[in-house]
Amino acid sequence: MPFQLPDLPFAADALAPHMSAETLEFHHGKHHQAYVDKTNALVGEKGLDGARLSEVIRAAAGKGETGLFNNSGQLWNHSFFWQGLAPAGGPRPSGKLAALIEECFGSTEALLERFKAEAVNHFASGWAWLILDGGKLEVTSLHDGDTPVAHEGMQPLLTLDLWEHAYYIDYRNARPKFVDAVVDNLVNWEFVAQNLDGEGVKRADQDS
Ligand code: MN3
Repeated sequence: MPFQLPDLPFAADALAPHMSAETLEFHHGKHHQAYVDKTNALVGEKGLDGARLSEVIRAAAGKGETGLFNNSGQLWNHSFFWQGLAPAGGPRPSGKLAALIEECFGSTEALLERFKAEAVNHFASGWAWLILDGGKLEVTSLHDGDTPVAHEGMQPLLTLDLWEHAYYIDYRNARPKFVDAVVDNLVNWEFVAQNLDGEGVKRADQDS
């Protein structure tokens, strides 16, 4: 079976007004779908039929297959991104996650400021990441369709899409407003806490 577009883990209007149903209709229904379709079109050509998505990404990275790497990376990145979002008003970090945040950043507020700065200052298209590396939390960003799946030791906890298609409908060119709205209101901290088990890659993986 070819790779599939995963369903959104919330209703299309559940994140409004911070992220509108129209944005999700385009971002999930058109952009994410296009990465699914392009990945499916390329895996056969590259002799990777039957491989898992994470295996396709790593094989494409190893072979320098840029088109397949960016499309399969984008398929995985978006599948992970949606799971890290939740309707406004959900729980804040607690327990082990809160303790780790305090140890690595001083406070949840300090982490949020660091993450926002990374997201706003990332040049051109890409993704901001909160990762676990060697037991420590780190904020970083990757370009285009690059993904922690292709980087040994980067265990993904949370991501934010910085491509213009993520915010143009709701915020036009104002990436900082989009970043503030999502980071302050829509982070699914329960998902972030779950990923402390180091299994984040699996949560957005799929069989072909
Ligand atoms: Mn996107």
